[in-house]
Amino acid sequence: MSELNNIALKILNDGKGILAADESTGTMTKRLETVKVTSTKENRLLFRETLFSASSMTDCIGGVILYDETIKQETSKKNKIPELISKMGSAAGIKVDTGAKVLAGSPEEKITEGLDGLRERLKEYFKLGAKFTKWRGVYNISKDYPSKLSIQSNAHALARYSALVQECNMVPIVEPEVLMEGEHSAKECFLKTSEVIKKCFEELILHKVDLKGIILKPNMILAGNKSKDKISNEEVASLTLKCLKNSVPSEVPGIAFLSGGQSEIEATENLNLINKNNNTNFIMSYSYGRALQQSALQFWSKNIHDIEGTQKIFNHRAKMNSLAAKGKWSIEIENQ
Ligand code: 5MM
Repeated sequence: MSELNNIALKILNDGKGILAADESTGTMTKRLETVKVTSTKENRLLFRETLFSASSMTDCIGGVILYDETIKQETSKKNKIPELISKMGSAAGIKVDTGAKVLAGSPEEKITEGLDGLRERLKEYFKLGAKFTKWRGVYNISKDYPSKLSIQSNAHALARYSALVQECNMVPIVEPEVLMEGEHSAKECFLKTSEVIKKCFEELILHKVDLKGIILKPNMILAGNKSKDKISNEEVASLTLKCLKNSVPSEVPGIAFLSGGQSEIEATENLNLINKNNNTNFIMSYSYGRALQQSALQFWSKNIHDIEGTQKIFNHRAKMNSLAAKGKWSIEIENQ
């Protein structure tokens, strides 16, 4: 088994998943402002350190995606953040894209940037203790979108990024996110997501990326948030499984979903149903940002020094998602 495959499996095995704590300063500031906490470097660190030292890090969180600011910060006990994460039994990862910018030629769409100088930045992150990385391409759905141009250019960037990351002995998380915003039906989401993922793998193969050493981070198949089309959680699970079965090569060891604006419970319930009905060989787990942090952040904002209270809420969410990653979650356990 290759070293990269080992890392990917270690992150996702036994009901473990990923905590996406890689909000850029702009996004984190928005999140903190929503709960009326000032977005200082110290406050961002305090919240994140509280999560990273919670007990569920050992059993439920196989990896944490960090932002550049965080991977270079020190904890209150003067440990480097990647050291704390590894001491808790988890792996540190790093977001290496520099954000989604307007796509020239199709200004209503986005292209993710960050390839220039990436090889050098990767070496630095590896030295800081990163075992894996993340790059997110974003696509919006409407009558004309995502365009061929956006599907092709984001796939190309994801593949060039992945090849560079593997060259540096880290596991690339490949995140093509088809957004939930819009009036589209679940069927449209299914068709567009399938097209996007297939193109990503075409490019990954062209760039000679070892598919056994990546983790795919896709969206689930959902109807748009302004759609008249309402589908059940069972249908979300079956469409998501059908899409991934048809578009992901069997070598890929694991899939870790993003939550994409679903509520915490919805994201857990859908993951649980996906695993209950999993007719693929892929590990199906989570790489949630909002769906792992929302309640903990709300609680923490009332008293930013209540570490134990905040960790209790985070541990519960992590435990629920870990059960869902094994298809063993239920609403009764959720409410116990
Ligand atoms: C944590 O948020 C990440 C994006 O941050 P920026 O927009 O500031 O770069 C994002 O990529 C995240 O990792 C995924 O979208 C998953 O997060 P959700 O909240 O959708 O589960």
